[in-house]
Amino acid sequence: MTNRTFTMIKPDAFANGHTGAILDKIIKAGFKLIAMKTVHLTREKAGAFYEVHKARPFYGELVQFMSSGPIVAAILEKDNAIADFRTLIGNTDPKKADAGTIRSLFAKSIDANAIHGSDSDENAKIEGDFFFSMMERV
Ligand code: 3AN
Repeated sequence: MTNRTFTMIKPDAFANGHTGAILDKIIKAGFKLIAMKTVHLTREKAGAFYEVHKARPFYGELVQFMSSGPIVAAILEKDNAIADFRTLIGNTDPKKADAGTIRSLFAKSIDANAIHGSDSDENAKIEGDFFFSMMERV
C-alpha cells in the first residue's frame, strides 16, 4: 500500500468549480486514478470519517463543513504517494502553504481548505476502504 493515498476535493473547492483544475494538477504531478466518485456525505458519515478528530475543538465545524455539499473522493497511485501528495497540496493552513500548491491556489481558510490528503499508509487504506469497495477500484 505504500504507493497509494486517498484524497477528497472538499465542498468549498467543488462548489467553486475547481474540481477540473485540481484533478489536472494531480494527474500532471504523476498520480494515477485508481478509483473516483462524487458523493454528498451525511453528517453521520462525515462524523464517522473524522472520528479520529472527535476530541479536537473544530470537530463539529469540520463535520458540518464536510457534509455541506458534494465532494470528490479518490484513491491515487504513485511512488511515495503519501509524502508527494502532501507536498502537492501544501500546508493545512493555506496562508502557510507554498506557492503553487493546491491549497495556496484554491483554498481560502484552514477549515475550508479545498482538499484532503492521507497522512500515512495506514490511514490511506482506512480512508479508501471507507469510500470504496473492492469492486470500485482498479
Ligand atoms: P491535514 O488535512 O492537513 O492532514 P489535519 O489532519 O490536522 O490536517 O486536520 C484535518 C482537517 O481538519 C483539515 N483538513 C482541516 O480541514 C481541519 N482543520 C485542521 N485544523 C483546523 C483548525 N485549526 N480549525 C478548523 N479546521 C481545522
